[in-house]
Amino acid sequence: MEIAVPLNQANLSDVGSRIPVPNYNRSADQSGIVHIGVGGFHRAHQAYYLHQLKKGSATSAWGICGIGLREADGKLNDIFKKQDHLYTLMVKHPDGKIEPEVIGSIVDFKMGTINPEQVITRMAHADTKIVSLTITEGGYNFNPTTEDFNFDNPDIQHELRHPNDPITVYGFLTAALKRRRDNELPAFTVLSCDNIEHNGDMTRKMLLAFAEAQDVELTEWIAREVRFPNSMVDRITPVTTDADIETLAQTYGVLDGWPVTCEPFIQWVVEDNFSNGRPEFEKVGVQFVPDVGPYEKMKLRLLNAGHSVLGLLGAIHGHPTINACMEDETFVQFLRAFLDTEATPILGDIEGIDLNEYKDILLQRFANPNIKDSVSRICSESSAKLPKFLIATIHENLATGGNIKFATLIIAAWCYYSDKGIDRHGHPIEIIDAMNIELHQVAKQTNTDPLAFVRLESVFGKLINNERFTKLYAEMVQKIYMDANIKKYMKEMI
Ligand code: CS2
Repeated sequence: MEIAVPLNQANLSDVGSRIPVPNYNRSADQSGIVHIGVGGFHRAHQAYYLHQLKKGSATSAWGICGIGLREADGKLNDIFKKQDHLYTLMVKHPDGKIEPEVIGSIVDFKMGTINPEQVITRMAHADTKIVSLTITEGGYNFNPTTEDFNFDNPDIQHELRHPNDPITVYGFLTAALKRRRDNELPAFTVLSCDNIEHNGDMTRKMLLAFAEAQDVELTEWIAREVRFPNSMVDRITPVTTDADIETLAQTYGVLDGWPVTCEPFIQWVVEDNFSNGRPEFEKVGVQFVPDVGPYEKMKLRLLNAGHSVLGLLGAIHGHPTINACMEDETFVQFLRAFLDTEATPILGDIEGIDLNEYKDILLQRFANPNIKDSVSRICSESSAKLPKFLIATIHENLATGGNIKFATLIIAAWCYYSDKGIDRHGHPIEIIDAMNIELHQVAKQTNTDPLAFVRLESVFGKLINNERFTKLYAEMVQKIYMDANIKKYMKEMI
């Protein structure tokens, strides 16, 4: 293999002799979309869809200006500067085939932590039509149980006092929308692409709560002018490893500081409700529907919950990846039983979807041996994810008399995981969670108070008042604390 070539705009034709590269104009002026939270997922999903669209229609003037609102985004900022915002997407097929392709739809990147004014200016610019978000479930700043805006967050308090020095997405959106209103520019659309049921409605509710604490008239304008389409997004995107960077350099001859890997499957279902125009995403397979609700619920309660089921049980058992869990027949059967008997009954009929087929495909996606999605990624930020993915299902099944035993075992496993931070062999587990300390503190009281963990109302709501749940949970958590051989209990249940 020839010497690997660094990825950047000047080297594109050289890189293009090795792997596919963008064939379209990449001017930084083309940023009708400002995107907050440029993680791997955004780069494998929305940026990929836009790339497909631009490839097919040279006239598409849409482009993405990425925004980083966390210090940690500095790494991407540095790499993007060197690479002219180009990156490689490596699609990994189950048969081992890898399809690398350079994506060019991100044309600019700005750090809100370094220069907030620059970010507000970009968002308030007449050319900006959409501000989209992948800020993770935790980034929406609501109490998971009450779904009220969390005004106690010190960053929120700071930006309410200093509207020109925003920190969170709410401070930036409000400052930019205020400027647009003052300049008589049309409002942009706020498009949430996170795994939250009714993600658009939720973003609207939170933004209005925040704005109201600052400026009532502006809030009325936002409520009237800004559209917040709900959307369901889907593509499994594991954390990039050093091995991925090496494969790209050694096998394909491309030096990329931060390629992104993903599965072949991709889906985006969006409500066609935009304030100021949108790309013709339907040309590249995006589904526009009047009501995303049933699709979102299906995806969160099957795929995301399914991930958490495998992730938490896998972490305790000692399986490092989701596909390793899927090589273990007990895990497969347990997962399917949870999906069929607890998650599916509350979904009802979904137009155009055969749920059995959806689950069959889901299991194949999880089993893709080439993806190697780490259980640590799946378990990260469980305190923000589980209320939406799994605990909501328990609440609904309790209300309708449905099954809860599989989901309850997951909650008991999560307690053990949060308390001990080790797998059943005593190997340490890395726990990444904004509520890590709080979860650990309540979980470690389990020996004296078996229900201590589920008393945490901000995560579990009023589950503690339901005897059917607490009885089952207490039995399960006590068993796991006596012997952490989680597979034994899984087998007993299937
Ligand atoms: C995962 C998601 O950690 C998680 O919550 O379930 O990141 C999942 O891989 C994506 O939602 C797939 O679309």
